[in-house]
Parts: sequence; C-alpha cells; structure tokens
Amino acid sequence: MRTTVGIIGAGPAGLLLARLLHNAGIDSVVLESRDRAYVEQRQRAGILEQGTVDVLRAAGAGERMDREGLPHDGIELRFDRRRHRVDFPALTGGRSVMVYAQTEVVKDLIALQLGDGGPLFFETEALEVTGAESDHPRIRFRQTDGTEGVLDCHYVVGCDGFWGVSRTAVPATVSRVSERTYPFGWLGILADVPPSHDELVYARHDRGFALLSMRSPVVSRLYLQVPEGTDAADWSDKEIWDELERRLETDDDWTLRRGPVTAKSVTPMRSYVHEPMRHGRLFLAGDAAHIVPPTGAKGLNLAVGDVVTFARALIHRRDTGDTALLDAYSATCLRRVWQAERFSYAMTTMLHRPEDATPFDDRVQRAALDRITSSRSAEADLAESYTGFPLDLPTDPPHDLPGA
Ligand code: RFL
Ligand code: PHB
Repeated sequence: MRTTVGIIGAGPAGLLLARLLHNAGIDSVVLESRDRAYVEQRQRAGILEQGTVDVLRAAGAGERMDREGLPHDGIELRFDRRRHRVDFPALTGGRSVMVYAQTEVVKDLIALQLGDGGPLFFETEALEVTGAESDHPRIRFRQTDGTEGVLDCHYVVGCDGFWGVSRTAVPATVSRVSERTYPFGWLGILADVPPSHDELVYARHDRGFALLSMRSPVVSRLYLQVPEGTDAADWSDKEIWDELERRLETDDDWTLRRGPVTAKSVTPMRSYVHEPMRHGRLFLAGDAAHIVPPTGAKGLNLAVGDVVTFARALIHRRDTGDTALLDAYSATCLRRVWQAERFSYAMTTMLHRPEDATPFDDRVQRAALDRITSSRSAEADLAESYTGFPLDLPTDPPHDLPGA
C-alpha cells in the first residue's frame, strides 16, 4: 500500500485531517487500532471553541452540529455558595462556544470519510514508523487476523493519542518532554436527566472541584474531583449525587436534578508536551504530542488546530513547492499549545483542592476567583482563553483551506 499522507489514529485529529486533505485533493490512508463502535462511543470532550466550529463547518462536517449542538454564551463560576456568570460575547467581541460531544464529531467525520470511500481501516494497529528522516517514511501495521503490512508514505502524521506509537519514532536525543501530573482525577458520569443549569458550572468547594456539563437538553454530564487512583466502582450513584449536591450548593434556590446514571468512569489528570512536534517527515498532532487537564476544555480544540496547520502547510507545499509552512509546523502549533497548557493549568489549580492543601493555598484560590469576578480585564482574559485563540481561517477565496 502507498499513499501521500499516512495517518495513524481515527480520533478527531486523524479523521479531520483525512477530511481536510480529501477536500484539497490529497490522498491519505487512516489506520485505527480499535473497531468503529469503540471509537464512536468513547466518552470524552464536550466543548468546541468557536474556531473548531468554524473549521468543522468549512470542512463540510458541520451540518448535524449546527442542528443539534447547543451554542453557549457563557459559563458559571461557583465558589463560597456564590454564583458568577462569565459572559463570553460581551467580553470577547462576540465569541462563544458550542456544546457538541466528541462522540458526535467523530461519528460525523467517520460517516463522511466512509461515504466517499475514503481509506479508513479499523482494527489495524500501527506497530512502528520507520524512515522518518528519509523522503519515504513507512508505517508497519498489523490487522486483527494477524496479517501484517507496510504503508509507504510521503508524510506520516501521528494522530494516535497519548498511548500511541508514533511519538516513539522520535529519537530521545532530539525530544524534550515537559510534564506534570496532579494528585487527583475526575469521576465523570452521564445521566438521563435534563441539565440543572442552562450553562456549564465550574465549582470550587472545600471538598473539591465539581463540574456540571451536558450532552443534550435531556442528558447531563457531571464530574467530581476524586483522589488519584480512585476506582469508579467504589462510588455508588447515590454517593455521587450527594457529593455533587454538596459541592454545587448555592445560597439561592438552585437545585440539582438527579436521574439514572448511564456511564461512570475516572480520568487521570496530566499536563504533557513533546517538543518538537515534527521529526523529518513524521508530524505529531493532538494528544500524541500534548495533553492538558480537562478543566479548560482544550484537548480536542488543540488537536483541530494542529491538523489544520498541517493541512494548510502541505497544500501550500503542493501549490508552491515552498516547504516554509511545513518547516514552521512545530513552532506554529506549540505557540497555541503552550497557551492552552498555561490556561488549563491555571484553571485546574484555581478550582481543585489537593488533599494536602494549606490555608495559604485556599486563600490564593479564593483570591484568584475574587480577581476574576471583580476585574473586567481578568474576566476577559478567562473568556478569551476559554473561547479559544483564533485559528486565523481564510475568509475569501482563493483560499488555502479546503471547503472554506
Ligand atoms: P484520540 O481521541 O485519543 O485518538 C487517538 C486514536 O488513535 C488510536 N490509536 C492507534 N491507531 C492505530 N495504531 C496505533 N498504534 C494506535 N494507538 C492509538 C486510538 O484508538 C484513537 O482512536 O486523540 P486525538 O485525535 O488527538 O484527539 C484528542 C482528544 O480526544 C482529547 O484531547 C479530548 O478528548 C480531551 N478532552 C476535552 N477536550 C476538549 O477540547 N474539550 C473538552 O471538553 C474535553 N473534555 C477531554 C475531556 C478528555 C477527557 N478524557 C477522558 C481524557 C473530558 C475528558 C473526561
Ligand atoms: C464535558 O462536557 O465533558 C466537559 C466540559 C467542560 C470541560 C471538560 C469536559 O472543561
């Protein structure tokens, strides 16, 4: 098998990249180790930045999102039983976000890819990338029946998430890893109950962080900070609802609606960046290169930013012969990545309570919330970071982004 761009991983990064390249007339092959049902049902992100929404629309993948997604113009910060709304459009010159689950983005992109007969192979695991420093990198893969094969490429893009293989093809001598782990994780539930508030609620409480989110007008998504290593099975549904109620408590008559829990899992928290994001003709994109704790809702949006940057650079190379944008790929992505790392870290440390928190830590957290809720510029900084740093989409044809 041979192709122009070999893509490892059919998460949001790999699937969107395949679509952007297809729209530009560049062929690619996607290899995904899991089966289709697994990939479509993996519960993850819920918030799309304005720039991500624009990219999905421009790529022709926005139809159902525009019908079923929930545009949100703000979030609520909750602490000391108080409620404070952050008004995104008012603070950012009109930007907002969209609540549309990652599972749905992935389903839409898979349907488009398979609808065109685009090559997408499930249950096909990439084993290694070789020849990244040559003009013809290759991906060695194995299918579930044990058959092995090789995909010859002009470029390889590793979109295989944090646990993938592509990053291991970058020699340790040229890699720099920056990492931070946190002594807590998130216990997340899905529940068949209308959300108890029409916008997301981020709550800081002495017992720990809580988040109220949603998937639709009838499905709630909620999270609780739990100690690192917690097993979701150790929490009964009643204990989860009781704890959510305590951490989300307010001074007014707000109440938490309870309903049947349909899924329950624990996510560890990590900040991680692998630099550079390119080695020869191997490019890393999305979680394969960087991880943020979910508090800033940035992971999926960063993955989108990376693959848009790669697609533009490759189209530019094809159209002009100039490799300058490909050469700048890592630096271009990393600027945005580090902004998201900074923001996600700041949100995480402002809202979570480590078990060994000192009175000093508590006071600093409250001071940070006090600052955001009393200074318009501090609040605008949060709103700008949350709604996302613009992807600088081309608006007028002729343009370099397919379908724009
Ligand atoms: P993915 O989605 O992990 O996809 C990688 C794919 O690669 C496959 N794979 C391989 N395929 C072939 N060969 C191999 N050797 C392979 N190894 C792995 C995997 O099976 C998989 O299909 O990475 P991608 O595409 O970079 O997308 C990143 C996002 O999934 C991730 O950043 C977000 O989910 C993070 N995230 C959030 N991001 C947001 O923007 N907004 C949010 O609100 C948000 N909330 C979250 C989140 C992540 C969470 N968890 C579970 C980590 C909430 C949670 C709880
Ligand atoms: C979610 O709905 O899954 C979600 C929302 C906001 C976050 C993280 C996760 O910050």
